[in-house]
Amino acid sequence: MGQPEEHASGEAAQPGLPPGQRLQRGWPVTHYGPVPRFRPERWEFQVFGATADGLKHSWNHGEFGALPRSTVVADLHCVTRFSMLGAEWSGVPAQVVLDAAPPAPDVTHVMVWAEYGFSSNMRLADFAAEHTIFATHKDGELLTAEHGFPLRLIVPHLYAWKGPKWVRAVEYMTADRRGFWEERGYHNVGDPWKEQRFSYQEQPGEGPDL
Ligand SMILES: Nc1nc2c(c(=O)[nH]1)N[C@H]1C(S)=C(S)[C@@H](COP(=O)(O)O)O[C@H]1N2
Ligand SMILES: [Mo]
Repeated sequence: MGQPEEHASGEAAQPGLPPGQRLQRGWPVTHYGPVPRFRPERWEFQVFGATADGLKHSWNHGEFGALPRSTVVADLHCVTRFSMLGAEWSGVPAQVVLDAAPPAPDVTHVMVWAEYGFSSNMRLADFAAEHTIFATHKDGELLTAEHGFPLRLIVPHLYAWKGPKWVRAVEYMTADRRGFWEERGYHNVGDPWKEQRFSYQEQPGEGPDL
């Protein structure tokens, strides 16, 4: 797949580019903290919190790899203003995880957890969206360590901090709670089409008290 052109202006110069974003040549690495080392024998993926059956569910690496897979073409929008359009992500749709470990009826939000305690919260509807996917591959190639190997979440319609790299767990919640960046000044919802970048922009009802 060819790389997108870079645009001199910061304005949306191409359909598909949210306001205030610019296209980025290549694929930058953006995260807080060190890149974790993958230890397959210790890795497990968990669903906990308000599950329908009250139990914690977990999959080891082999078991998770046997879940139904799919591919989505989706964009990545970093709040620092770079965007990457049209990447092909393959992996396990979030809906597959919801089906395998259903949430209790009163679940409204999820917290997605990664290595070293990184987390991000979102509405259950954002997590359940058709294109939300736990990706193992981009454009047919296994993710590299710095891009989230062995597993990262992609939530195409939200800013990219809502997609933890090195993801390990999903917590079902019956009330909203802020994740790592949402506690540190980023918007609780994070819709790039509404330019919901910072928590000071939040309207009443868009996030728990800071
Ligand atoms: N675990 C973890 N995941 C993370 C982050 C992080 O700091 N830690 N940063 C997020 C941010 S702000 C962005 S823009 C994307 C960047 O993904 P990339 O490095 O693959 O481009 O990862 C997201 N996932
Ligand atoms: Mo970001």
